[in-house]
Amino acid sequence: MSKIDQFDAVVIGAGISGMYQLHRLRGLGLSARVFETGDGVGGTWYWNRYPGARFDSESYSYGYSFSKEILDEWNWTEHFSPQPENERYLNFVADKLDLKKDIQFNSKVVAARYLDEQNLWEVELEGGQRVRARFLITAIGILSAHQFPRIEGMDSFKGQSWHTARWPKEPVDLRGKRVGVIGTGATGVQVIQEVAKIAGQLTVFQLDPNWCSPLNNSAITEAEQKEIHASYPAIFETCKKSFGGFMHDFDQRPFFDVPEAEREAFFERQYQGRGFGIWLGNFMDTLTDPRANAAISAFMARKIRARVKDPKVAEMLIPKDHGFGTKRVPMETRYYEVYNQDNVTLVDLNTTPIERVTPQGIQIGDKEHALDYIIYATGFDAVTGAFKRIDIQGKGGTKLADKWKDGPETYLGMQVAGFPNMFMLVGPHNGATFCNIPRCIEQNVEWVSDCIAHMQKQDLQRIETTETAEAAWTNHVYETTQGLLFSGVRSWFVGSNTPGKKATFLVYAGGSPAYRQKCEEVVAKGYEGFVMS
Ligand code: NA7
Repeated sequence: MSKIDQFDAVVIGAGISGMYQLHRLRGLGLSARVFETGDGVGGTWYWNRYPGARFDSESYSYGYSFSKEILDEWNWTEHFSPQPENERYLNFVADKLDLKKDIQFNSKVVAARYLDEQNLWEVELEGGQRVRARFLITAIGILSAHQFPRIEGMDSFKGQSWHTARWPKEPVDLRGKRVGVIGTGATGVQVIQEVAKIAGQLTVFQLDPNWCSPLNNSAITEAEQKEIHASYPAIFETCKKSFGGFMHDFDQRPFFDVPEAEREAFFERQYQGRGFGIWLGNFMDTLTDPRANAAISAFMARKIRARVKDPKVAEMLIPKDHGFGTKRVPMETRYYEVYNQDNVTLVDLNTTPIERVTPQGIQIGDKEHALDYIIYATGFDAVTGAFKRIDIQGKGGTKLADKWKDGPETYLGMQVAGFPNMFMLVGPHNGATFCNIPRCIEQNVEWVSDCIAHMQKQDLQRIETTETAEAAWTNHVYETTQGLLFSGVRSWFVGSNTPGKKATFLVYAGGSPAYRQKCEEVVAKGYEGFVMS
């Protein structure tokens, strides 16, 4: 048998969480190896290089906060930074911390099996390479398992087609071309508003519209740059206290206690403001009280009607199946105005479904939409999808996929009973799943690192959560969804966007301060809910 390398820890994924985890493991003096499918760091910001990809979080609230040196040396150029800059930033961090020497790129993990007797994880890569480690840490993201729609004839298309999450690195020239985009979620909206500027003809194939809101992006001026650098501690403190780890937080006043004129002015201010304010800085009960939700939805519908010239098209763009904010709100820059352009056509798939993809384009009823390119902006098998793609087996060969067939069961979204020494960063039901993600990633990584440090100090080799703790946490997660309007809406939050997947709540909706507090309490009570030996 060829020699199997052994490490203290294996991390799967070199995105924002995997990179920081590697840094912290090294700080503990542990040997660690990161395996990454791509040939560069960045995760989401490595893969999603489609035209128009950018942050919807304020750039300065999104970068790592743990290193003053990194904060001091990096200048964001826009309030909401685009993908190329984000990828450059993550490379800058990786180089600064000299991370790449412990990352094996072009290395896809296909299996991870817990070896009961040795108390080790054996990790297998595509191609057969195997390594072993005491700790297995998954840093595989919640929106990384991209999914294509199931449409007959997709392989027969003679032009080029891509999923947005696998956009090629080589430049793609869409100028003057006939382009079709399928999907109008956060990704579709970003890509449509960009491609509409250059395509000869853009056809948007829309299933259900989303409520989109202005990003209000701009370049960061020199004065703003100084102000941002001086305000970092305050920015991160604001994020830490807010429900979702953002610079925006809900207004707790009951909607109907506020005079109507003031409510309207409030909506308008949020609409004109930057980023997620209209969603996550709105009256909290717009997400729980159907009447308050109807008011903000009506406001948003008025905006769409005012911006789209053709009233029929405007109606097609107004969601009828869900209220504002009950699904992820796509952020836009002149998105609705795109539909006033002569080179853009909107096709409603609810009235006229796609029949098939043909060698020349997309067939709908008796009309064939001739296309040079098809862009699939059709989303992800969210949160659990990335786990499904790896054959993860715990104690006694129990498969994680079997354990989770009716929905994920975890403790704190960080561990699973029966899978000792496996930690999940931003796992299902983790507080980081409904969060300005790097803010909560830092919390996750620091919690896991402190836990491992504790084990080192106590000379402990094994940690496993109990089934009782796991069941209690899973129940608590479902309890937090009670009364939330988005629990009944079809979206990736509940997995109902993936055909064949049982719809259960996949994210944690109790808010990041409550999650952080719970994690701290667990430690204060001697790692309550875990058994260490
Ligand atoms: P989303 O939000 O899941 O959006 C996917 C879009 O693709 C959405 O408009 C879907 O319509 C559409 N879709 C999915 N399947 C089909 C088929 N078969 N035919 C036509 N249209 C289809 O993914 P995104 O990538 O936009 O965003 C994911 C997250 O990434 C986002 O929330 C951000 O946090 C970052 P539907 O909604 O099902 O009617």
